[in-house]
Amino acid sequence: MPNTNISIDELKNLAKELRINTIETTFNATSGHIGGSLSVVEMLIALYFKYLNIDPTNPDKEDRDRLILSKGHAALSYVPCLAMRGYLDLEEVKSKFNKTNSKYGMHPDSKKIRGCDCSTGSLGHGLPIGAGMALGLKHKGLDSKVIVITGDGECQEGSNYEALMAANHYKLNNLIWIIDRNHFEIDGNTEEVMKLEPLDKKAEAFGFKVIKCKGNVMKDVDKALNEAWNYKEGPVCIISDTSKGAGAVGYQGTVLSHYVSLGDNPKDVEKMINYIKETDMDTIGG
Ligand SMILES: Cc1ncc(C[n+]2csc(CCOP(=O)(O)OP(=O)(O)O)c2C)c(N)n1
Repeated sequence: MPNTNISIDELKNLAKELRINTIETTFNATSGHIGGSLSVVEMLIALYFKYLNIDPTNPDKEDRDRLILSKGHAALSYVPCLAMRGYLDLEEVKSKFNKTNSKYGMHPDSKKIRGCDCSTGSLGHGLPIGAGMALGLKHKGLDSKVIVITGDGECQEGSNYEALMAANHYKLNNLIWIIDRNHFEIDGNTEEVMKLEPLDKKAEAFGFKVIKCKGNVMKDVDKALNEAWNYKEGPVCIISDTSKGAGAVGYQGTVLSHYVSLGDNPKDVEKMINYIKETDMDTIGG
């Protein structure tokens, strides 16, 4: 059951905090994938603070919901989000992320990170693993949901389409696939590199109920998740229209945000943090 005690404003404040934590973590790590980490912030916050049935004091509880960050390069916001939710020490995450011998590498390792349900980083694997998990949970008679977050560029990986077929075949109504539709992959706009549209019709053709939202507008994200949580007929796909690098002023909405070096740029960091503090993300277009 979602935590209905938390308001949209509280979620928006948590999203601001996570954006700032992500920028500071990148600065300490010297560089990283801030584009795809910042675009997915609202979705991570709404899931971890409102929707997921989880218990940070008991990360392995059997009937928990599972989240797979298939776009594992977004660990720069995912791992600080786990810390904010109580799984990890936030200061340790911020100072040790991607340092030699750290538990917190550039991509998340479920054997080392409390609360992480699946090691990811090699794109195209989260959805197949998630479909298998969702089927396994059903066989066990558990009511848990599996949430898989992929990038949009990641939708070009063929392995996803085998998982979509299986999700439809097994009527996996406990599987929610979220596409972080920030329009850019590593080397350009998705429609120029390898056309994805019409993504909604493709997901529908695979038997998914499609829900669209503005993924950096918390109220919209909340509405989409609420609808997905209550849908019982089959698997759901949320197409979350976002801005790549949302909050990283100077990079936001561009392919340049994909991987940014911030270590030598404390002034850029200060500018980004001030911008995040002052800006209502509801005004950022996807
Ligand atoms: C199998 C695989 N091939 C290539 C990469 C290198 N890579 C890391 S991020 C990325 C682009 C992903 O684009 P998208 O899914 O749109 O992610 P986002 O824009 O949200 O960062 C690529 C190609 C990888 N991690 N895994």
